[in-house]
Amino acid sequence: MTFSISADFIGEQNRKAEVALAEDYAALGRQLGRRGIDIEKMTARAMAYAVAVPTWGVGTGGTRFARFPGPGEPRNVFDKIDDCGVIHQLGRVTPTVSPHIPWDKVDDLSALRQKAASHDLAFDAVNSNSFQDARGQKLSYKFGSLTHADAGTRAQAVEHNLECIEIGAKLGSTALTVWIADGSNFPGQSNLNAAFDRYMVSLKEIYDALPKDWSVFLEHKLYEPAFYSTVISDWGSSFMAASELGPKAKCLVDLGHHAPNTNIEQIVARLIRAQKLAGFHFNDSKYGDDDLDSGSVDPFRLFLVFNELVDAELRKAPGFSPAYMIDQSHNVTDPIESLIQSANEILRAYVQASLIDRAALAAVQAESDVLGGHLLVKQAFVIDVSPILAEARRRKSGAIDPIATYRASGYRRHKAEERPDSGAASAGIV
Ligand code: PSV
Ligand code: MN
Repeated sequence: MTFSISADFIGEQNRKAEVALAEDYAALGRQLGRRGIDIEKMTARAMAYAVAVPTWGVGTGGTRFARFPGPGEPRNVFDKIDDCGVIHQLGRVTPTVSPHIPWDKVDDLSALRQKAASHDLAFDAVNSNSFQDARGQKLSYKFGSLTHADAGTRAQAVEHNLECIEIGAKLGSTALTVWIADGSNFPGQSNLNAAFDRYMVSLKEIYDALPKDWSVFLEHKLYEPAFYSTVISDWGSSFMAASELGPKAKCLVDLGHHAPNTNIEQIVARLIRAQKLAGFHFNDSKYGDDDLDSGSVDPFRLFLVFNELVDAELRKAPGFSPAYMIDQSHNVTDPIESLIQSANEILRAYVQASLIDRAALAAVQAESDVLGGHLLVKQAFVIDVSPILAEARRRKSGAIDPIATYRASGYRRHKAEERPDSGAASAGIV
């Protein structure tokens, strides 16, 4: 028997926090009521929101210098699903898991699907991986994959993506996320347009193999591991590719994959307008693709992204149905705690953005009331919606204070005993 957190334990912990939560919730309800906002509607929205967690996020991450593994790390995808189960059990906002192939490749996919279902989890977009060489792989991706100058290597990378679709279909996914590390480190190393052309040919093959109800999400990234040029460097390249491919291809926005100070919310707005917003890889950053915890460095930016998303949702923008996912590297924290906290910060941004009075905002914008518009947005950002988030969790049988409950449960200590350190050193971002 492996350790799991019981519903009774969560109930016990919640009892200690229930009275204070009821008081805070009532006070916030009165505060919002004075602004004409029904707190119950906001709580219902919070309860309906969901964001996927990545399987790779529950292992300790690292940098290219080192990785410092934590105790009780998941040893395989089944352990990873257990950890994702705890994140959802306590936080109640992450009912889906996004797998990465081949990291999560197993022979028995129905056992994997059942394992997920035992935690009330389903599978979200499948991520292909042609940015490193899998064990036993015939041709290397050192100089590229889907855009490699060699046709055989491109064919192998296409084949891998087709296998990901097959695996995903068995897991119940309906989307494939493609991120390639292809690019160049030296001017002159690669013909910038020829590489893009090869990408289009490869992607067309993948696109044509998508099942009827599937989509392909194209993830752009400005730099790293290629440092002079990347083939799908920005939303422009991604949009060009998605447009040429057709309606099943959309652009995925990883918040860390832009130049510093880029106005990401404006990119989001444009992609919504073009009906090409696939969804997100949420994380936070200070300098580059830092893969820090969502909302930890710049919660205002996250909120402004959600301002665009909620605007699109409420006005029922055509073709708007983004896939929300977290993509972070937890190098110095317990990944379970980081993912609980991050999902909560994403939910916070969603609820805060939902507080904005859209009709009033449109009215002041029409009058060119500059500060009036800013205040309507800013006031929503500064309201502490924590009681709504906690109450939403409580009503869904989650933990009022999920990180405190997780710590009190001793889950990590138990896993450290159940999952002895294999001694296998590994390095890298994930
Ligand atoms: C690349 O930096 C990325 O954001 C892609 O989504 C990968 O699949 C993921 O990180 C994991 O390495
Ligand atoms: Mn990503």
